[in-house]
Amino acid sequence: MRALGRVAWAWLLLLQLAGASHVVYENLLEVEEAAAAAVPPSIIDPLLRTGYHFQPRKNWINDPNAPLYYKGWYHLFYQYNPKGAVWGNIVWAHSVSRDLINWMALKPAIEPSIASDKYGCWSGSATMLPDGTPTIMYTGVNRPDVNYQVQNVAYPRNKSDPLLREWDKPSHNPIIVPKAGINATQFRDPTTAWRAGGHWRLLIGSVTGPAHGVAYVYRSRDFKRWTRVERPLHSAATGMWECPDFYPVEAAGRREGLDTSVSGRRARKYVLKNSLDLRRYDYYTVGTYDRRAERYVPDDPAGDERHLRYDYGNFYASKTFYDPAKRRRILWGWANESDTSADDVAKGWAGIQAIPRTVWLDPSGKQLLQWPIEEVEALRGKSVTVKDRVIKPGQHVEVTGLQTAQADVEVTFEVSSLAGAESLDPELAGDAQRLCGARGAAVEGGVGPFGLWVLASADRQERTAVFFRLFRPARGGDKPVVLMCTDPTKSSLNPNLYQPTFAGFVDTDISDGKISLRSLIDRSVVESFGAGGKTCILSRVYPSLATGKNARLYVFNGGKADVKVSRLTAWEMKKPLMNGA
Ligand SMILES: *[C@@H]1O[C@H](CO)[C@@H](O)[C@H](O)[C@H]1NC(C)=O
Ligand SMILES: *[C@@H]1O[C@H](CO)[C@@H](O)[C@H](O)[C@H]1NC(C)=O
Ligand SMILES: *[C@H]1O[C@@H](CO)[C@H](O)[C@@H](O)[C@@H]1NC(C)=O
Repeated sequence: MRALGRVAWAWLLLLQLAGASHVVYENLLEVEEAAAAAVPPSIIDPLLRTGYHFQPRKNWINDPNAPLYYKGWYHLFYQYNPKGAVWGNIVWAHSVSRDLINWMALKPAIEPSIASDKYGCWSGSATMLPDGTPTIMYTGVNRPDVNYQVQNVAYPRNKSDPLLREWDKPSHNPIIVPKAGINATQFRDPTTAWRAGGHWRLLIGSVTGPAHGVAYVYRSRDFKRWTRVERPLHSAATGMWECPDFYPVEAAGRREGLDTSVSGRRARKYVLKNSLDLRRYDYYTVGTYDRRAERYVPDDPAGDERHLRYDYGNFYASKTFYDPAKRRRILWGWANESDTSADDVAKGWAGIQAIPRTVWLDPSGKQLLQWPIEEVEALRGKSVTVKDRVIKPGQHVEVTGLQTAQADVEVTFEVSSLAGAESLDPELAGDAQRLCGARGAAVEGGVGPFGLWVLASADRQERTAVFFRLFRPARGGDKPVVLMCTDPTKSSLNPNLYQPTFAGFVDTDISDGKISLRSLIDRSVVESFGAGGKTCILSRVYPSLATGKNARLYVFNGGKADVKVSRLTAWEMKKPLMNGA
């Protein structure tokens, strides 16, 4: 196995260096499954290791850092513990890819080596200088006793090297230190810098008072001396803001991405995202940026409390970057495990990155849309399509003819009438997650629950439900309320798992009765996109029966009204090259 891996690896490298881009490492899956058949099902079953989601060969990973595109290569850095499967000893691991799907691991790019990062090299971002040089700005921990945080910069040693293997830390580090009034233990994660009117600006996440999350603006003319703008770009009473991200978006409905430094008419709207340390989820607002005042104002005055999230499941510390090769903005986010730390140590790895998503502004202008980058479709293999199939109340239908432990499923459902929809409990109307907790996949409804059971065992004892449930318009409204949920409470016979139902509302009027769902299934992760990417939910699950060839896929209808599957296509997904694993 290992020898085969190395040879194939060398081949890929040659092909990539020769410029071939869509090389897919086929059918390792089969070999692996044969080898794994003897292993009893358990949390450390290799059949639960994800196949096409980004991960290193082993050990702990968390935040994606400084994604960038340089001379034909995509780079991803990420927080990594080279010594084990729990958080600690953090360095910046580094991988490169031609297509964001097949990855090659390089040696870590940034490790503790100077006074201002001796005790930690934490998250940060990349900025492209006007001459095309990529720079990295990151948080360093410079005291052993407390996590005292400063910001450092690093430059590539050899700009001719498209793989950017070596990084230098200039002697003027640290470039930003917490001064009067800033809590030095809560001061981190510099954003990509943007330039306008002769100044660079970047944001650093922090907290003031007991619980006011803030994004401080720092400005510089030369990228060396940075001074803080007195008032933060924005703040809200939502606790410490980690990993801020701030970027312009094109007019509503246009998919094209914008460079972070773009200005003028095209950058009418901005997105500010923060990772809320207290809640451990990523929240964003859409708004306007006044660069004279260095202030950002969300369009929705209650936006900071309205809890719009990139993803309503396991998805944190995300970061976007502008891809000049395909003129799009791409979102990376970290998905942690839902097993125990002891399981992680036993299996030797913890954490994956979600499939990179293209993000753009929804035609309503009120939220973003997200969709898996098109490159992921190169992994699609054998497929099965179901058309115009009515699913009666209480019925489920298996999708057969392919393996679905590692699959991509796209389905459009059609409901003929909303007449039988449940009425919404006003107590739960504002809280999708609680609503789904109370009305999970097994609770009969009016219109819905309908959707998919993925990673299901033959007897359906194990199954993860990804579904919609429709409610009558809330008081004063005219649109039905659409709830999207992932319910993993029956996903595994293993009792020691974190299995919350995850849910978000879908802002769609489904006037034609149709709603779509896409799920990327990958052994221990189910990543779902409702209504063309309006609402996304990533969930980690660890079936004990529904692994490998025993994983099944069903469409189900737990409501009282018929639901039609207008069209469903499921594809088997191949395994790309994944960092030599
Ligand atoms: C810089 O990178 C280029 C391209 O990989 C390589 O040919 C060259 O030898 C490198 N220079 C140094 C000084 O390492
Ligand atoms: C800084 O933040 C930490 C963590 O929230 C808190 O324990 C500490 O009291 C704060 N220090 C100051 C000076 O506010
Ligand atoms: C992921 O793991 C679960 C279960 O341990 C925790 O509850 C989450 O807080 C954690 N998420 C993050 C972002 O750390």
